[in-house]
This record gives sequence, C-alpha cells and structure tokens, in this order.
Amino acid sequence: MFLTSLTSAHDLDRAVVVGDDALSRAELVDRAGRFAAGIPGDGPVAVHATPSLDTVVAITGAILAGVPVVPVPPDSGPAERGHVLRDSGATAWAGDRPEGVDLPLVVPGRAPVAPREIDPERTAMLLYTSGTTGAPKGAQLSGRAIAAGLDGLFEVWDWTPDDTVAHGLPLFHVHGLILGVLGSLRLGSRVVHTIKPQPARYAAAEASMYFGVPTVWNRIVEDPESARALGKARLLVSGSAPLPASLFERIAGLTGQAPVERYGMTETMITLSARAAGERRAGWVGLPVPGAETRLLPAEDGAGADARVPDDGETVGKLQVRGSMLFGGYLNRPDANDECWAGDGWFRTGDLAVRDADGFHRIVGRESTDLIKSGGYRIGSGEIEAVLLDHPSVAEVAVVGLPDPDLGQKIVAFVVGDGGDGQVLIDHVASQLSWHKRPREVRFVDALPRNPMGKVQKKLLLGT
Ligand code: MLC
Ligand code: AMP
Repeated sequence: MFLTSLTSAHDLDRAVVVGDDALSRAELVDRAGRFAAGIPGDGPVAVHATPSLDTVVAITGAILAGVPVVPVPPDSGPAERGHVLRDSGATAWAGDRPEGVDLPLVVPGRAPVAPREIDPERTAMLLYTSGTTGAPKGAQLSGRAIAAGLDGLFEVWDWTPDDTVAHGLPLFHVHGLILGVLGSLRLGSRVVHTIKPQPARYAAAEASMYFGVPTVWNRIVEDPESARALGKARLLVSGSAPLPASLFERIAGLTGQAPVERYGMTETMITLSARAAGERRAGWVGLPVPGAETRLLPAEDGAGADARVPDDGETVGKLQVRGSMLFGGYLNRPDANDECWAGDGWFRTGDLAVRDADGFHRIVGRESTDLIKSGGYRIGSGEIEAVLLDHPSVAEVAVVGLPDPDLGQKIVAFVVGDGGDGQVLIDHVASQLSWHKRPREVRFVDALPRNPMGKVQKKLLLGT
C-alpha cells in the first residue's frame, strides 16, 4: 500500500484539512479503514469526488482495501457519468448519489480493515480523461506507478514531511488528487484543500508549497495582496497547462520567487520538472524527474524509426516519454492502447516540444487541435461535438480552443444550424457533460471550412 505515512505509529494533527474540516492522521486511518471494511466485493468503487473530507476518506479507504477507485467529477452530467460507470464496471458508489445512479452505497464498517498485502501492480486508480474523439478513456494507474511518480517529485521538489501543501484543485485528476493529496499521505506532510482555488484562500492557508494551474496563478497575480502573502512559501508550483512567460515573471515579481514548472499527463503523471534547487526558466518545464526519460521524434512523417531531433532548443519534435510512473494502458480500449504505445515502453504524449543541450524541455503545442486545455482541464472536441449534434438546431459543428488570457484556451463551438440562441446550446452541453466542458461561446456560421476531401479544417478556425 503506497500511502505509507498512514502506517506510521505517529499521529499528526490536522493532517488533512478541507475547507473548515480537518482530520488527524489517526482519524483518517480510522475512517478510511472503516470505509474499506464496507466495500462490497472487489470494486471498482466510484467516488462522487466533491472537494470534501468524505472524498479523501473514500479514496484512501479504497486504496487501503486494495480496490480500484474511480473518482467521478461531481458535476459530470448523465451522459458522461453513465459512460464512466458502465466502462469502469464500478460495483459500488461513495458519496451523494445523483439521479440515475443505482449502484449500492458503501456503508462503512464498525471496525477498520486489518492491514493486508496489496499487489502493487494492480490498478489502484482509474482516471477518466478525454481523447480527441469519443467518450473519455479510463487510464489505469497502478499503486507502483503512483508511488514511483510521487517519489520522483519528493526528490526534485525537496518535499519533506515538514511541508504543508495547499491547493484548491479538483479531486478527480492527477494534479489535485494524486499530487495534491496522495503525495502528502505517502510522505507524511500536511495538506490543506481550499475547496475553491481562490487567491485569498491560498493566502490564508499559510502553506510551504502551493499547487496551481496557470489559470489559478493568473487569478492570484490579479490579487496582489494574496500573491505577496504566498512569498513566504518554499515552493510555488505550476502545471497542467502552459504557463505564459509573462505570467511567470509576474508571479516572480509579486512573490519574490520564480515558480517551479512541471509537465505531466493523466497517463504518465509528472515526467518533467524544474528542480527546487535548480534553474527555473520562464516558458520551460525542466528536466526528466527521476525514473522518467524523454525522446523527441521528427515532427514530419517519413523520417526513419531511429530519427531524433537535435537538442538545440529550437527544433520541434514529437515528445515521447517512458518511465516507472506511466499508466498501464486504457481500460477496454485496445485501439487506443495500440495507438499510444511506441514500443519499448515509450508513450506518445501528443505534445510537441524542444529540448536544449542542458536537457531542459519546452512544450510548444499539441499535435492535434482536437485536444483543448481550458483552465487546466483536458477536453476533447469530439465529445462536445457529439453532444451538440444531438441538438435539433445543430446541423454541423466544429469545436476548437481559442486563446484566452485567463483560461489559456476557451472552448468555442462553430455551428451551422438554424441560428438559434447560443446560450441554449451551451446549457445543453452543460446538462450532459461536466460544467467545464461547456463552450464559453457559440458562433453561428454559414459553413465550416473544409478541404477537398470534406474534412473540417480546424486550423482555419483558430485564427478567427
Ligand atoms: C461552477 N459554477 C457553476 C458550476 N461550477 N455553475 C453551475 N453549475 C456548475 N456545475 C460557477 C461558479 O460558482 C462560478 O460562479 C463560475 O461558475 C465560475 O467558476 P470557476 O470555478 O471560477 O470556474 P472556471 O472559471 O470555469 O474555472 C477556473 C478553474 C478551473 C481554474 C477554477 O478551471 C479548475 O479548477 N481547473 C483545474 C483543472 C485541473 O485540475 N486540471 C488538472 C488535470 S491533471 P461565481 O458566480 O462564483 O463566479 C493534469 C496532469 C498535470 O493535467 O500535468 O497536472
Ligand atoms: P491531462 O491528461 O489533463 O493531465 O493533460 C495533459 C496535457 O496537459 C499534456 O499532454 C499537455 O498538453 C498539458 N500540460 C500539462 N502540463 C503542462 C505544462 N507544464 N506546460 C504545457 N502543457 C502542459
């Protein structure tokens, strides 16, 4: 079991704080152990992943029981939630049950489970993540992979049990859940979850390490008083989406310290990062973390299998990563697994990057315009297009991510249809999928730009 601090004999008060609620280490172990005792069968257990102590208890409990856990975004609409529950084969549910969910609830037992041997190769967590097309895929992360990924970060961030980590990110993704909560439960540091990632709440947390996506950092620098308060921290970490160099400089100016940037994916956890004790360079995401390797393949097709781009800090290549922190593949998706693995354990990230002679990496974009990063959330345009096409007033649609100063990219739907009310279409998406997957804007057009083969040319929409 990879949450090793929980087996420590020492209690720690306020080990986990969520909003106004707190648990000591002993209280968490007791509650999670009783949750584990109540899990019927072998799972997976689906957890209604609200930002709450109940979520931390349920996820910790499933890990203690050695049962795979599926964190379900609490605002996911019926279409998305139905897919996650069907695809994962979840056999039990924890938390409030939304309408339509009829899985049995986990009822905590009277006594905690006895410690048991858990196969580290078994899937500990199933995280659903968007691809370019279709419904989200379940990335299977083993306990061993999570442990390896976290240990690498403990080393590069000089993260110790004396740290307090604060953040207000969702508890159903790598960033907020695995790094932001499970990292502390493995190492024994304290964690404060602010429920929402608001600048004043970050400032009030008085932590030594802060985690945020660039949108969160953007809102923090817009609130200079809160930003200055974070200057007392040991480490300010940004990830999940590109941090503009100008924002890096503003953070450094207000807090007196440059942020540490790191790069990761649901499938790979964090593979690249600047070091706490090393160089922090605006626009660059640093070096491979211990246990990870990278390689850059020529961006144009047709180069030989062994071709690599030069480490000149300029030539763009397709980024592949390999390492002990990688996932074990997508559940029920042999097609996607065939596509993502490049042999010998190398994973095709779909990101484009450059590497310099010192081994520093810069992420320059994605191969496909169909994966959007908005507010740090990864969103596949195909999933949104499918929901919009279900609406009677939509004949054709193309969804893209357009630059946005706060969200990085904002979801915009270009619609050919009866020219009705864009808000109706936005609400339609929000009613079926997670709230953050709703388009921020709908633009009605007479026709979509297509190439002679009839394929929509999304690149032409990006400049609009
Ligand atoms: C929110 N609102 C809702 C709602 N949810 N209204 C109706 N229904 C819902 N379901 C309201 C809020 O109350 C608020 O209103 C308004 O919408 C905007 O809310 P917000 O929370 O500020 O939303 P938004 O601007 O859309 O989000 C910004 C954000 C969010 C940064 C908070 O995008 C976010 O949490 N991003 C983190 C994503 C993440 O963790 N990614 C990591 C993936 S892992 P009002 O009136 O209160 O303003 C990964 C690997 C790696 O990438 O490398 O880390
Ligand atoms: P997700 O699966 O939600 O974790 O999204 C992974 C994607 O987020 C990656 O493939 C990148 O495109 C993007 N990403 C994560 N971290 C960074 C970063 N530091 N800089 C640029 N892009 C990032």
